[in-house]
Amino acid sequence: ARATVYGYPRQGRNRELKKAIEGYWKGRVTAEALRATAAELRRTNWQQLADAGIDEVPTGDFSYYDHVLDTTVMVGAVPDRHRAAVAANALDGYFAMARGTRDVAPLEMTKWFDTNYHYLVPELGPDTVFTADSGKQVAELTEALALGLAARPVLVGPVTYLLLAKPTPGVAAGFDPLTLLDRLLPVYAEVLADLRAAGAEWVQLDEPALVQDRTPAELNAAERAYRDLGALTDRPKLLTASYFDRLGNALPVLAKAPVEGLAVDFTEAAAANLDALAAVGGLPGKRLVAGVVNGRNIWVDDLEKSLATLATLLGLADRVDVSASCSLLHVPLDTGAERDIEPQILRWLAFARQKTTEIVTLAKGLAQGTDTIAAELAANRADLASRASSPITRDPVVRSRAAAVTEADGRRSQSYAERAAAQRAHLGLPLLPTTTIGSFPQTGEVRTARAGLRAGRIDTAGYEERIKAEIQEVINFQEKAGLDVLVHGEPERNDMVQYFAEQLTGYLATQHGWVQSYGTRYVRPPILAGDISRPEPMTVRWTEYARSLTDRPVKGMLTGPVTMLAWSFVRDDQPLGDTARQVALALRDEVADLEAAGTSVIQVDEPALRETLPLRAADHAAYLAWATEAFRLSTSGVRPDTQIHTHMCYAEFGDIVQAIDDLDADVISLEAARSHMQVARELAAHGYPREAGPGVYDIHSPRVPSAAEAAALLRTGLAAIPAERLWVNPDCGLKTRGWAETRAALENLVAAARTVRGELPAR
Ligand code: THG
Ligand code: ZN
Repeated sequence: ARATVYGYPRQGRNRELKKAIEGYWKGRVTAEALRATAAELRRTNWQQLADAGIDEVPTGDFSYYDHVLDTTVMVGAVPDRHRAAVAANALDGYFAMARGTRDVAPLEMTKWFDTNYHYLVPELGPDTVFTADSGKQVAELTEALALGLAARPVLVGPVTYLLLAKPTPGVAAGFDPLTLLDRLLPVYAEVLADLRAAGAEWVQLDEPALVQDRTPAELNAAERAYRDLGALTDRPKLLTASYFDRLGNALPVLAKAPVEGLAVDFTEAAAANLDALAAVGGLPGKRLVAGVVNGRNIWVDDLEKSLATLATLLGLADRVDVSASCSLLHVPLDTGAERDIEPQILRWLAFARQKTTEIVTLAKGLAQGTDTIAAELAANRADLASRASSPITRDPVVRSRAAAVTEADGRRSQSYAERAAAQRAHLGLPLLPTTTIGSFPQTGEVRTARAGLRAGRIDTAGYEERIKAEIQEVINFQEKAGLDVLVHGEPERNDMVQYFAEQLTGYLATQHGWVQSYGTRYVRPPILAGDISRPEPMTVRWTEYARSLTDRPVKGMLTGPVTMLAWSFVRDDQPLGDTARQVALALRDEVADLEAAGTSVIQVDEPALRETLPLRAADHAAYLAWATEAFRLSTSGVRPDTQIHTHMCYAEFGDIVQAIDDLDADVISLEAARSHMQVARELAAHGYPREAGPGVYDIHSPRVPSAAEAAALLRTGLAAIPAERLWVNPDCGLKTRGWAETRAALENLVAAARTVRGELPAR
């Protein structure tokens, strides 16, 4: 049995890649220096993998921005609007596709399956002509082979590439990119031939799109693709890889395809994939790469359990190799860099580097017998036992409280109609009330103060003075601008999930646990390590300070339980719903404290509700059940006259509109400006009964909308949602905007609301 992985974190120990690329964009780093940094990072990664005992290293998984964009370059599918830039300078053209320029829009970006990684969406149309450019793949393979390593190029497979694509803007929306398969396959054939000529024995073709629900036509396309690629004579051996869920109907297709190997996820859907594999009679004559180590979570593997899975698999394929379930791109690099996590707890965690060691150990145990890894197994047993028995893992107070939750705890005491009347009387807001989503521009002064506090240059008191000054400025501006429901602006928060995680018992934060989110942007997801409780109020002080500065209502601002889970590493030892319930109860206490302190409007954001929707439709209902229950548990302990708001970012939520309704929030704000209030019509079509604020200011653009534009959007909104239930707000938080444009845009937004209020029939 050999040990391998499909991909490794790209950024380097100190995010050298981010720094080099951003330096290049600013003109401070030359293209040659950037290339040298990248080559050095690839070499370091391969060396690290080889030193750990990985037998076959991946190549081509490295990227300056995104591996799907790299595939677009590989197949020559550069959109027309970027062709000139790519022809003039390949590297600058590449970044133009990723980020746009002053004149040309970038490719759209969206989430890579149900991970927090974002890829650039290929744009394809009936006129797309594919041409092979194997340069990057061949060069990186050559680099690895030159180090004397066995290397396997990893490519996005042709079916997944087409299934991830969207019709080019301007092409009829009914156009199906999959119809381009026959044109794409010859290009893959050419790349495969080039890789063989460069010395590749194996090439991996990633087809994660096949773990999603697929139509018979799509499965046919997959069958045709691998029949055709398999029939090529001038090619390396092919390994088709799947991950993130069960293969279902696609498993027989790939198992029967004339390719030499199959990589399957035995973590997320081990039982389903094992059964399906047994049902097709295994993979006689083929290589099976078993993804037994979780590639996207950070818990130490249960080695004995993985060995048992591997032993079962030995009966199903000629050759079984060991890997992580997916690319290690989705986990941080090395637990060894963490200084603030107790050594005992650190032993429960495995980041990319630790996972490679686990994979190597398992491969050795499989090949040479478990007695050859007895010491590793004993240490692993001890680590698992330490985690299971730790008071961090199990807090009896938290557990008994969660067990005592009843259905009634998740229900408001009155119907929406009764609440709305009480809130109207209590808050005294005008029709079409104006508000913002929560965050205001983060000034350089705040960032400097936060860095200063971390570095010990200023003390807590000095830092808090800075925060108070920011809140004062934000409140003053909102009063002057004439907004109705104010916010404190969140200057004390950097990443909102991290901000709450740092204050909740049971959560761990990392110092260096960076994971790529998109391009050069990284997050450090906190770790839901144990039972969650809230030792003391988290936000009340700042909200109270803001309230002391104004007579208008100030919204309390919290991050909801589903988003707290979505943007963290979650526990693997209990159902997600149990973890969500614990987080929800901690938030419920915060909501109660905010209310007790006099806050009448409380917003609990769930920007990630749509993101974490499971890949298979059959799993949606169970997810939405715990997700909506957790949200309601966090928000429904309040008085009828306390108004609960929520906010979601993404525009596509046709498939969760019922779940949004089930949240029973009094007011929801949503992104809508770019889609001309499409969501307002979707909510109306659903019969959504409560208040909504479809955004009238697109905060993803530095453009300031005029009052007339915002008013026009509002009138469109009014056609779908009656004035009694329509709010006026931007699409999203203002953290990433500058103060000048924020000021102008919000003044226009208030002017628009006043104009449209004047047009309403007298009542
Ligand atoms: N918080 C967390 N996860 C997230 C988001 C978040 N996942 C999805 C989405 N939002 C990702 N969006 C971004 C936006 C900006 C950045 C990262 C992810 C970003 N990161 C800084 C960087 O790389 O320079 C580092 C920020 C830091 O210092 O913490 O700009 O909002 N948890
Ligand atoms: Zn948002």
